Parts: sequence; C-alpha cells; structure tokens
Amino acid sequence: MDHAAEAQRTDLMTITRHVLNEQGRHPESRGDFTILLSHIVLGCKFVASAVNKAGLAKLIGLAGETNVQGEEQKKLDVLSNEVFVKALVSSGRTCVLVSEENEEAIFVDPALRGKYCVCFDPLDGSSNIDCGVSIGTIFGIYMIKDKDNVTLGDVLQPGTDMLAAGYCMYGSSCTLVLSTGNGVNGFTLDPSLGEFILTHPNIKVPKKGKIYSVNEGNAKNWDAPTAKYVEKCKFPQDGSSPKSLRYIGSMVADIHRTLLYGGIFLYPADQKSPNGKLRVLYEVFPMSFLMEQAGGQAFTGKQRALELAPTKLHERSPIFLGSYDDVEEIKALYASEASAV
Ligand code: AFP
Repeated sequence: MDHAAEAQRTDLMTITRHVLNEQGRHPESRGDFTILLSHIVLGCKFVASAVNKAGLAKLIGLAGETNVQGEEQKKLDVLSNEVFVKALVSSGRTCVLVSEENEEAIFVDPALRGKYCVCFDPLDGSSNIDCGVSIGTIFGIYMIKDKDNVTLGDVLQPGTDMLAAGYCMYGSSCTLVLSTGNGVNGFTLDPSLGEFILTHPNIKVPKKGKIYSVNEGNAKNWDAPTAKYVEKCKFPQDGSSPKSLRYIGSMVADIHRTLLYGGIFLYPADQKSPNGKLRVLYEVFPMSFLMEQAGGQAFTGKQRALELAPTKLHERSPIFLGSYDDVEEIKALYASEASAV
C-alpha cells in the first residue's frame, strides 16, 4: 500500500481549513473572514444543488421579471440572489452588498453589520441555464473604510483595494476558485461529504496560451487593435501556429478554462457598446484579481483593469485578461494605436 498517497487521501484540506490556515498570516485576525466565507460557501452549495435539480424542479424558465440590465430574469437567478443576500446578511459580517440583480446597493441593518462589503453576480451566464451549460457565481470582497460613516464609496473602491475574490462554477463538477491575495486555489465540491476540497493548489496561468476566447459575432463593430489582435491569433506572421478559438459565453467557464489552460479572454468595447458588456464590480474586478494572482494580466484597452475607479454600481468596462504574454500583445497594439494619433 502506498502510505503517503493514502495519508493524502485521508488528510482532506477543506476550504474552511485552508482559510483558517491563511488566517495564521494575520495574527490580528479574529476569524470574521472565515465566517463570511463559510456563508458564501453555503450559498454556493445551495445554488449548486438547485442547478443540479433545475430541470426536475421546474426552476428553469422565465420568472416574469427583468433585472436592472433589462435582461430576462430566470427563476434560478431570483432564487440564487435571495439565497446569497440572506446568507451574507445573516453572517453578521457584511455591511454593504451589491448584486447584479439589484439596482440599488443593500445596506445591511446596523444591528447585523460587520466590516466587509461584497459585490457579486449570483448566477452569471444565465442565458446558458436552459441548455445545461456551465454557469457560476462571482464575488469580490472589500473592507469598509469607516464603520461610523458607511457610504456607496465603500463599494466603489478600485479593484486594487479588493481583499479577496472568487467564483464558483456549476458545471460537470462544482468548483470554487478563491484568492485572498496570496495566490489562487481551486476547491471541488465532494457531494458525498458536502465539502469543498482543495484540488487545484496554487493555480498559475501559463505564461502564454494557445487559445483565444471572444464573441466573434461582434467583429464588425470592433476597434482596430482588437481586430488586429484576433487576426494575429488566426493568421500569425511569426511562424507560430494559429490559436484555437473557444467561447462558451459564460464568463466563469471561459475564465476557468483560461486560468487552467492559458490563453486570453476578450470582451472588448465596440461601436455598439463603447464600454463593453461586462460589469466592473462583480465581473471585471474579481476575475482580474484572480488572473493577476495567478500570474496573468487584466487590461481594459487603456489601463490595468484593477486600477479602474468605478463611479456607478453597474458600470461596465472592456476587458482583456489571461496569460501574461498574450495580454502584453494586445497592450502593445493599443499602445501603438495611441502613439499613432
Ligand atoms: P448572461 O448572464 O446574460 O448569459 O451574460 C453572460 C455574460 O455576462 C458573461 O458571463 C459572458 O462572458 C458574456 O455575458 C457573454 O456575452 P455575449 O453573449 O455578448 O457573448
């Protein structure tokens, strides 16, 4: 018997144990973050179970409401949002919440307030629900600046102030990817234990990738650097092989693949959407934080994505993120266009 392998199989690193270990790096810490995270994990488990049962429980389909982006809202979106808001409020560790599904920020009742702010998209990729494609929850966590004067400014902080970010992907397996600012780790839900177990320690995005990921249906409206970049992916002039195209249309799934296999994910600005489509607070920032923590880069076409200073809750931004070298290439194309004008 291989005793070393056996010991590993029986010495399970759950997500809570991992975060408690991380807490050791901050001697002043009193466990508040661990409690907050355990409530986020509970929300993820609930949604994972609801997604698995969706077809059976007739949760799929329109709920007859539209969300603040004017999109059709699905029943699962409504349910996931309710679950996360309740889980976060009841943790007693949150103060301001921003959800993709709520037009206004939620200011937690003072009696239940803690020091964290959470921006989240409870169920991103909802147009993929009905066909069973992977969808996910995305979240970013900040600390309030002044507990006696809580304002919208607490959630309109630049991404560089983010303390932690993550996503949970509801796919062929349920995977939670988390960074608390000290690298990126992936945990897979073991349904028999009901626990997320560390399966992808210290994720590093390959320095250069072989995949590009973009909605090419928007190509006619792209700006010149994006169009040139995608042309280079397909018809490289340096003797390298063309890149493969993979696009799921569900950011969590596209970013998860990019983190593991490398490459670049693009949601650029175009003539119809000058700010792109993806939302800064709960899509662009958390994914950029994770990508940087994994050794990659995130760029808006003008600047490092995490340095954006959002002024509105549901603000959008163009985004290019992934392997370090691939993002360098698109940065160079934007820089040469800027120097040409
Ligand atoms: P939905 O939640 O409406 O499916 O949008 C998903 C999303 O916000 C993000 O997850 C995808 O990366 C992106 O939009 C896909 O957008 P396109 O359908 O325009 O390619």
